[in-house]
Amino acid sequence: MTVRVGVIGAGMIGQDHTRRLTEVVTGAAVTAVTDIDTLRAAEVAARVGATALPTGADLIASPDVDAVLVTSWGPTHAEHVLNAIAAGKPVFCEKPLATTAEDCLRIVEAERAQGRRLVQVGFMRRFDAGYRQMKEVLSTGSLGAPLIVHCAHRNPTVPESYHSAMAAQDTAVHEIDVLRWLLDDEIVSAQVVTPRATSKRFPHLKDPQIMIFETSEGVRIDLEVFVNCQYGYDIQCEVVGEDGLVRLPDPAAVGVRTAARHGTNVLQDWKDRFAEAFDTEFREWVASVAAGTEPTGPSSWDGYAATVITDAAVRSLESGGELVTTDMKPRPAFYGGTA
Ligand code: NAD
Ligand code: ISE
Repeated sequence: MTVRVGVIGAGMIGQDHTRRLTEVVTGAAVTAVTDIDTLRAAEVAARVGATALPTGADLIASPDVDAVLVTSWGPTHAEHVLNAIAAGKPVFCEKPLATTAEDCLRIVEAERAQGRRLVQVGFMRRFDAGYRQMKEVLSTGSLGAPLIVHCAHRNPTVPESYHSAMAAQDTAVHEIDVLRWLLDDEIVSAQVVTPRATSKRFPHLKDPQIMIFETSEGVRIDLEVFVNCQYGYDIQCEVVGEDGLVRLPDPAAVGVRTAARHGTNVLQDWKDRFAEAFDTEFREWVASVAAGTEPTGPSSWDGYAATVITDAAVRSLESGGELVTTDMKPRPAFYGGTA
């Protein structure tokens, strides 16, 4: 069976995922595209032999669409995801699931009312081979209980439109999701402090930021978010346990020795760093839709949790570094919890 996907939002990542679904993943085809920029929708649709449709609602209702991909701007996600759930169609939503915790909860409730999981959220790091190897090591218990996690998320530069809250909402949100999954633990508080700012930033931006999270088991996570680090896109993660540690591998790269120096190149773009993770993410999502089974990737509950935790981090930043406890509802049994 070919899974016929409709794409809502044909911008940067919508086009990349359209290419992925068309050229990389087998068993999928993009059959419909919509964008508020109708010219862009028509151009992307023509590229892959799909139909350009006027609105997200038209696309979700189309009999040529089995499953929906939401890659429009964050504030529009909730409406499209809720419409897809109401139509009973599987929906892959790029992060964030929604920009407010209230909207995330509306999605959670709508999905529960449908009685089966339809939503997957685009936190692709869970599909990265390095993080998966770390999870395997942690799950053996050979390192003892995890105690501390050290992380860094560095981008070479960001555009002027990037503002200080985005360090949590757009950037750290990936660590927030992957660490909840890696540790199988919930984040219960956030604190954000700012060291001396780099002179390479825009004046409105607090960069870098140091985020400290605590989990319900008492694990402390420190995360450096530095989005104008200049030298490259660099993701670091090390989990320290009672009996040892496990570290995320750097991407494979040849070592060059010349002129009395030995080194490897550092990637410059998150799209290259996580290209294979994105491919795996879509292979597994398409396979679940084709099989008619529930998606195994991040759920709408994970989307809700990520938004609650990023909200806490933003509140801490705005308060000048106060410790903010997260205000999260108990996880329903539907999503593997006890409530
Ligand atoms: P973009 O601005 O390049 O593209 C968004 C597109 O959506 C635009 O073409 C815009 O016209 C269209 N759009 C906006 N509202 C719409 C609506 N209601 N209906 C139809 N089309 C609409 O943005 P982008 O960088 O592609 O980001 C899109 C989403 O993907 C964001 O939520 C972003 O956070 C997420 N994203 C995720 C990752 C990741 O690593 N997982 C990386 C980048 C972006
Ligand atoms: C970007 O918005 C993303 O979502 C990328 O995955 C992330 O790694 C990058 O740092 C963000 O700016």
